[in-house]
Amino acid sequence: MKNHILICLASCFILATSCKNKNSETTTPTPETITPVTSVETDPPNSTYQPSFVGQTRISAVKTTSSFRFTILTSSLTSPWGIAALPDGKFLITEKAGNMRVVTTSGQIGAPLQGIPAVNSNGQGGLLGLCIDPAFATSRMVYWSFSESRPDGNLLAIAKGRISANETSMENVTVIYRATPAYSGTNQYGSRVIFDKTGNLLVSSGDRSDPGIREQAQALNSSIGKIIRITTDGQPAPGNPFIGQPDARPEIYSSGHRNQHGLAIHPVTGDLWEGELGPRGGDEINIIRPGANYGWPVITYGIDYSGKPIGNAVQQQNGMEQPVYYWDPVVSPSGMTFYRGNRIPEWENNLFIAALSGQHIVRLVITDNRVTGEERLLVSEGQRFRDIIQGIDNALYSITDQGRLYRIDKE
Ligand SMILES: [Ca+2]
Repeated sequence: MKNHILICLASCFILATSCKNKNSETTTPTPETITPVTSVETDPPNSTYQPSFVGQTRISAVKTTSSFRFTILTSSLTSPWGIAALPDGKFLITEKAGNMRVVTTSGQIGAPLQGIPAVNSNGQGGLLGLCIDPAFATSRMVYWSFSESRPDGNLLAIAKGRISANETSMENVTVIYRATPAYSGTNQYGSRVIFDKTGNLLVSSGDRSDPGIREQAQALNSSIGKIIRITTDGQPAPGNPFIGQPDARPEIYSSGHRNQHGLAIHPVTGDLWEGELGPRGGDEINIIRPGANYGWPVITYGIDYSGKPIGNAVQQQNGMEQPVYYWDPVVSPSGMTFYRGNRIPEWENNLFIAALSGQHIVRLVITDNRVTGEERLLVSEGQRFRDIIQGIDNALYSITDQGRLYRIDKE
């Protein structure tokens, strides 16, 4: 009922605004004031919260005009979580239960690589994100995130290894980083790992979900709910914002995060963009600045799954960053990538996001660090999209919880 009233109020306001403009002798109504903005989202929001700026949510829908097609390369993966493109065109794919496999462009799935350390795949844990070394062609090094059982609980860990020449095993595997403290729960570890342009690793470390631990997203002496920036040996990366600050961990790059499944570097600006699963109605896209606080669980556009507000039901606070974009209701943004291919020119520098509960691929058009259009792709497939990358052939590749690998390219 509350939502209906709100919609009515909004309509009355638009009507009043356009009437006022029509009656004015000096103002001609602009299309924006008389045409309701059509968003891809048509369901009512979960909260009554208002955005901080126009276009922060429910931006106008856009539609790809170029012909494109998608093909299913395989449907036989088992809960794939992360995908990386190898220089020879093949893919390296993690599966939640703990396997890493090489998959060919024709969809042939290799046996699990030997030598991957055990994961705790309970809850949302498992073998998670991965990336390859920028110098992979010579180094053959791979980096990945996973949930690890420790004597004092479970934690997010980052490992590295060298894939053998015959691609059957991971050699010299080392755990280079552990996001402490460990915790007994098994939810919301994050986690992706990508290279930045300085050759260091950016890691998303989730808030571990439960009240009592998630508050540590605000604590600079904890790795919970942070983006971490480390060298390939797991040490704090040079230039990190909290180096030398007492009671702050030098590996922290940004704070106040919930469950960040998406990390991608903007191809033009070089900025780090991040996607984060929120509570009910609080999924976010953020531009990450070193040392900044992204607010969780103090500020959020979502409400708790119980229906209660989070904290003091605050959406904006000084010293805390606003998301560039948010979704209410949620789409559950997981892996994401910027399209840098030229095969579909209108997609260039757009952000593509694998959506889990949304069961589609999000396309966001971005202008001057603001989202200016949204599209939902592959809606009819009914898949929980988990990760998306660009292959070396400039097509997009996406994996789904149901076990599919899609190739998306121009017609
Ligand atoms: Ca936030």
